[in-house]
Amino acid sequence: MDLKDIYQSVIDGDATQVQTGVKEALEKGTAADVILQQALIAAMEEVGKRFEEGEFFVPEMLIAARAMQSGLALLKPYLVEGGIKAAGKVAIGTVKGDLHDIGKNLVAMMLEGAGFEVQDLGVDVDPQKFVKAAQEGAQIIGMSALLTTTMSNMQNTLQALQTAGLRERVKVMIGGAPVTDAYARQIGADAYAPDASSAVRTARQLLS
Ligand code: B1M
Repeated sequence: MDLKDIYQSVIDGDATQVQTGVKEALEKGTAADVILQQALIAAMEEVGKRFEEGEFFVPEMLIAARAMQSGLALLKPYLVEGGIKAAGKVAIGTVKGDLHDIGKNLVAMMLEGAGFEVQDLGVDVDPQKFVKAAQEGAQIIGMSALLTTTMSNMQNTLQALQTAGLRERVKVMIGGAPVTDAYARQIGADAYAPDASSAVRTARQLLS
């Protein structure tokens, strides 16, 4: 199996084939981030395109997401960076109303691998849950949103942190497909990261 077969297996929602393909690619010496970008993430982009075009519906999208996650689990040990432990505690979650968690999981995984202590708050996270995490010592609050309709909950969370008197004590990093650097500045977040590896760099900068 090559990268194209893994890509196709994600689109087909065939988790067994995805896992077989990922294992084979790793054994052949293909870099984990190449498998991630060119097979797994590329396939999810195609799934999104087919959904937009009315060719795929939610069940197909869900099955593809599960197949992708099964491949991602195998890549995890290879994706995480080794090296010096960064002293930092990050609480990360997908904002209220939003159930997309693949990107958030990837960011959490990379942060953990880079030595951050990561508290994963899950999906559909209420602003008050982020506030509680900040009260409990998180130095960075990480928010992910994949829907244009849920992005505004990033701003609501920032407001909740402000109201709780915690805004000056925590750094806020945001990301997700519809999120931009301009949006981060507009709502007063401290940083935006376009992908999981830049999220690690950004988190380090925020605490330096
Ligand atoms: Co949904 N969905 N979905 N979906 N889905 C999108 C996002 C969509 C773009 C598809 C489309 O129309 N082309 C569209 C949103 C349109 C919009 O808002 N403009 C959409 C829609 C409409 C919906 C529903 C409303 C569909 C419906 O029910 N009618 C519904 C909403 C449910 C809800 O959340 N309330 C829905 C549901 C679902 C599933 C449950 C079926 C499934 C999610 C399963 C899961 O996550 N466990 C799903 C999926 C799989 C997708 C697509 C196909 C793939 C998303 C993904 O996982 N990408 C997506 C289309 C697309 O994005 N091409 C789509 C791969 C992932 C690695 O990338 O998440 O972008 P991403 O993460 C990246 C970066 O963005 C960044 O780093 C990650 C790694 O590089 N990043 C951060 C992310 N978070 C970060 C946080 C950071 C920093 C960086 O700091 C804290």
